[in-house]
Amino acid sequence: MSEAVIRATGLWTPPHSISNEELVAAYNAYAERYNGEHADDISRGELEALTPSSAEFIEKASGIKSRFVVEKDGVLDITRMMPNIPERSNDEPAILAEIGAHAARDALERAGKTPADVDGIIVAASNMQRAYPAVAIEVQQLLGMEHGFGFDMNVACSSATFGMQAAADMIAAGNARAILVVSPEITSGHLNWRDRDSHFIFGDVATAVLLERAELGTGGWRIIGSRLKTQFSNNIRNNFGFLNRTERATGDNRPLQNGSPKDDRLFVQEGRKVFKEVVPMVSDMIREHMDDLGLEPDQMRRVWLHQANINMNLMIAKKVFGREAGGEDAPTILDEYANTSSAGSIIAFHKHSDDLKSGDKGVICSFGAGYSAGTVFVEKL
Ligand code: CO8
Repeated sequence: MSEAVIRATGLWTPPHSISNEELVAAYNAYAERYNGEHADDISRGELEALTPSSAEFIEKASGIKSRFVVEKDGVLDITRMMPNIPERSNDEPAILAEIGAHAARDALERAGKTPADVDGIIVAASNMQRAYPAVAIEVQQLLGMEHGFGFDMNVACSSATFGMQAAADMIAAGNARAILVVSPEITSGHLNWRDRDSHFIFGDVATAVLLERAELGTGGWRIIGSRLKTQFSNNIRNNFGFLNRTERATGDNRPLQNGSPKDDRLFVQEGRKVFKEVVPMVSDMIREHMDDLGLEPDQMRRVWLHQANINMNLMIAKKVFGREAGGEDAPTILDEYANTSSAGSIIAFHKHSDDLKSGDKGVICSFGAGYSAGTVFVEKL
């Protein structure tokens, strides 16, 4: 069996950013228009009036100050409220594959490797742009690889850690020399910007993690242990899918997504329940995995947690370290990037790991819809 190491990570950040203030101004203008247009239904009690959003609430409840998006004007246009991403022909690169390839090239460059050194691409993300062909196969083509394989997988916010374990197992079994786990997240396409409870949560990004057989290079991070967990929950859902059109009665031509503030063919969640249930689930999972690896809290240098909510992360970090923990112990990128689904813990690792020294240990940890959670314990080489 060969050992797999994380050789390098890559990041692609979209060119546009939306501040809480800009987002709230657009939402509140939309809510005012909606309430005016539906004034009669609202006064009859048939519809609920929309309440204004608030930038102060968003920062206090989540730690988010802004988010990056692939396209900004469409999101802030109150007659549209979704990004404007024009359709491309089949001969042009799909946008998800394109941004994934940017992050993949960044990881390869940082590792001093080329696509010829890689045998597999796993695109691990929370929403694929299409059913098939797999986005990963297109990334493989964009990188100019004429060998190897690619496939897509979706475990929502935990996609990257699940992808890393799959890649490490395939490398250990001798089925690939190196694998890129690529997480392109265009969450702005499946976030309901008309839903006050969630319109502030997500942002777009792409990350990549290059895993390689240990003896094929130097530097990076040894994987001390990885573990995956799932437990069914209805508290985070997106019911969009290929059977949607078959659910309609004959003659019912309503659009598949209605874009109403609670459209469940876009992201919906019971945020408070998620918070309460996921914090203990993830804290216990990390502590149990530490025990099994013989790691004491004072041997842990850093945790790179899924980036959903700063208050969740402070609570999980406190349980892991057995003391108040934050800042350097559990770096956040939420303020700038918001929740980027599967990419969040990888961005935190990418931006906040260069200062660690050989022998330092930590854990990359994801959690989200499913529920799903993954822990990847690493030691700097
Ligand atoms: N502005 C002002 N006030 C607001 C707003 C707003 N925008 N939203 C809610 N409020 C109000 C509510 O009305 C409520 O008022 P009242 O007390 O009068 O009823 C009050 O604020 C408190 O509301 P909540 O209890 O809902 O607020 P919380 O403190 O719980 O904060 C959070 C809400 C931030 C959503 C929090 O619950 C949270 O972060 N929960 C965890 C979420 C999480 O981790 N989710 C994981 C999802 S990621 C995933 O796996 C999905 C992957 C797919 C990606 C999808 C991309 C689109």
